Amino acid sequence: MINTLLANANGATFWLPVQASTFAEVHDPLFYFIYWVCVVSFVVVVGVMAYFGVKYKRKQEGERTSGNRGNFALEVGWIAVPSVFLLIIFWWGFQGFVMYQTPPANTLNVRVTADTWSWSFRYPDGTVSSELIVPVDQPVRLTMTSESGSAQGAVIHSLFIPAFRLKRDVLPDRYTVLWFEATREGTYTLFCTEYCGTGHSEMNVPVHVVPSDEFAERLAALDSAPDGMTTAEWGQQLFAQQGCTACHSVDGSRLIGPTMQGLYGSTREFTDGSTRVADENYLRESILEPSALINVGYQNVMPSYAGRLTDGRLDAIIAYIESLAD
Ligand SMILES: [Cu+2]
Repeated sequence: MINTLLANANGATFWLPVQASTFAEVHDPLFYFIYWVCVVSFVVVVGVMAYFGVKYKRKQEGERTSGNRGNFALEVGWIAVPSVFLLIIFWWGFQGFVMYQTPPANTLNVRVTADTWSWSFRYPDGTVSSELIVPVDQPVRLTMTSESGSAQGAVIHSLFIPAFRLKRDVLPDRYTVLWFEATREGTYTLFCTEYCGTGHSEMNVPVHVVPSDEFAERLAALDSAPDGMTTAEWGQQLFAQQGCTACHSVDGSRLIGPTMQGLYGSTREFTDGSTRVADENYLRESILEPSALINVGYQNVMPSYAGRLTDGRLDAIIAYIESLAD
C-alpha cells in the first residue's frame, strides 16, 4: 500500500505523525480505512459521472432522453453498500471510543492544570512540572482542569498530543480525564488546540517519554538547574516555559503586565495607594498571590502560581528577575 511505502520506521506517514502510543496503533488503521473508502468512492462516483456526461451528452437538436424510470436493484445497492461501510466504521470507531474512555487499573495519575497561558503537571509525589514527563510502557491517567482563579483564567483549553492520537477539552470548574500508554521513548509536542487568548501559541510544551528506570530521576531533577546552567539562566528558561513571557516583557516594552526590565529594586505604586520597593519577598508574593497588590495602570488578571512551582524553581525565576535590574 502507498502509505506503507511512505511510512518512516517510527510509524509516521504522509498524513499522520510518529506512532508513540497504544492508541496510535488502534487509530491509524481506522483512519486509513476511512481514507481509502473515501478515495475509492470519489474515484468511482466522479469517474461514472464523467463517463455518463460524455456518453449521454445530447449530440443533436431534437434528440430525446431515455424513458428509463429507475432501477430497483441499483437503488437498493447504493443504499445497502454504503450502509455496510458506515456500520463497519461505526463499530470500529466505537471500539476505540470505549478503549479511550476506560483507563485501566494501576495508572500513573497526573493532575493537569491549564492556565492562561501555561500547563502544569502535578505528580503523585507532589512534584510539579511545566513539561509532561512519563515512563514508557506504563498507562498514564490525566485528570485535567482549567484554572479559573483569575479574571481571565476561566477559559476552555484543549490538550492535544498528536503522536499519541490524544485530544480532549480542558474546562474550568470541572475535570476531564484522558489516559494513554506511551510505546516509544523520545520527545513529542503537546499543544493547546482550543484558541484561548493572547498566549495560546505559548502553550506548546514537550512531552518526554523516558525509560521506566529513569523516570524517578527525571522527576527529581525538576527541582534544580540543569548541568552547566546558572540559577538565573535556569530561571530565564522557566520564565519562558511557564508562559510568563506572554504577559511580561524583559526589554521594557509594555504587555499585559509590567515589564521585568528594571523591576527589581524599583519602587512600585499600587492601586490601593500604597508603595513598596520590589525586593525578593515582593517578587515571591506577586508570583504566589498576584491579586494582593496591583500595579497602578494594570489589571488584576494574573493567575496565582501557588502550588505550581517548586521552591527551587520559584527561586530561579526570582534570581532571573533580579538579573534584569537596572
Ligand atoms: Cu490554551
